Amino acid sequence: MKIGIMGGTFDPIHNGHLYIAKEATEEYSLDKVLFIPTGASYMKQGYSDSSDRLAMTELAISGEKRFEVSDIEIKRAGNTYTADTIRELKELYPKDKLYFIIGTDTLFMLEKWRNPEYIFANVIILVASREDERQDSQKKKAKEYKEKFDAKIKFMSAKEYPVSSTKLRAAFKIPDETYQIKADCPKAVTEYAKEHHLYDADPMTEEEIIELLKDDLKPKRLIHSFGVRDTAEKLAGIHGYDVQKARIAALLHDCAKYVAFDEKKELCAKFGYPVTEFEENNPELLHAKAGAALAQLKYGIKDPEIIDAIYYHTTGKPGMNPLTLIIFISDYIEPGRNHSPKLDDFRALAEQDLKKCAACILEETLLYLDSRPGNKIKAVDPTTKQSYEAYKIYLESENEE
Ligand code: DGI
Ligand code: FE
Ligand code: FE
Repeated sequence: MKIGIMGGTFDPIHNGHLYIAKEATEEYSLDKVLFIPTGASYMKQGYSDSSDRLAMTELAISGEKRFEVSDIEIKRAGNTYTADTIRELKELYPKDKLYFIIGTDTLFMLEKWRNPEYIFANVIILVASREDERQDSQKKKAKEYKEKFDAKIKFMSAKEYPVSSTKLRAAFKIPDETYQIKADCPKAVTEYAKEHHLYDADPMTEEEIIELLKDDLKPKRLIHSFGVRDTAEKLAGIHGYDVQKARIAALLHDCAKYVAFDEKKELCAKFGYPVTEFEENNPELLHAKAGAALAQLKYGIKDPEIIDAIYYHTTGKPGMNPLTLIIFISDYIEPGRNHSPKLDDFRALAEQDLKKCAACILEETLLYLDSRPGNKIKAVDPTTKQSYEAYKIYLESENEE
């Protein structure tokens, strides 16, 4: 018999796991695939109980004749090592050929696991690689393992499916998640997780937010958002504002940047956010309000200050609260920006005086927008204008020039 091995925390198991197992079964004519949830002992805390992970795995594979669940890792005392699992499986299936089904990340980690030479000597590795720029380095890694360990590594034609358990856990925290992330989870598993409240107890962690953001933002925009996060964190620290809230608002401020205009309008409509004529004519501005909506719908944000900071991050508004000021400023001065020769002055000023810094930024924005060629009439959003009118009094206050 040819037996596939799928290991994982399966917290929760999702359609990506099932898809890869099915594809491996087809492509390599496997007779059986064993799903082996990892034991709890070596893992970081915060994972669901092994009994729940086992139950979900069983629910997910029911109906697939060639799939089986094995509790050998869960039952084993002490740390879970794949080499031990393979040793046990060889005793259980002495005459059979073992295929270890893994993804890209595991391929790179394998040699750091305990007893890699034993693993490579006793299983054929099937890699479902991610469709990304690491194709070459994966092939290189495989070649290296072949030379060093005489490893047998095959790349499956099926590619890894862009869903992760982290993403799903995040999705479960939003009661009426409308972004269909849960569609990536088998129905019976979704029901089990909901019924047992496995994931809905705590607010989304930063790690989970970032995992979801990777779908919403292009890599460059994600780096910008990290820059805003670091800047906002620093300013919050200096000015005595809640650092954690500043980090979250900053990470999410551009979350709707790449949402299509019609969808942005729909997002705003859900919360009764007005779409002004100016925004109709300058669609790029709407990512701020749409982002405030998306932060609530997809990221489960409830804090009104965070929502306000995202809503006004592009235009500012008169009388900004500290968080809104911090995000407005951080967006403009984060380390990745280099659009203005005055940025270093603004960076220093932000540590001294947030209101004055906002005034300077608004002043520069108005100058920039007014001088943009071919865009003289209606170049400036009325809210940006109002913000400037409200903040310009701070331009005169001491400590500059
Ligand atoms: O989303 P980011 O690029 O990080 O920064 P942002 O949210 O400040 O958006 C910047 C864009 O918005 C940039 O293209 C300039 C534009 N913008 C900002 N204020 C106004 C504006 N565009 C118009 N037309 N009017 C404004 O008042
Ligand atoms: Fe923005
Ligand atoms: Fe931004």
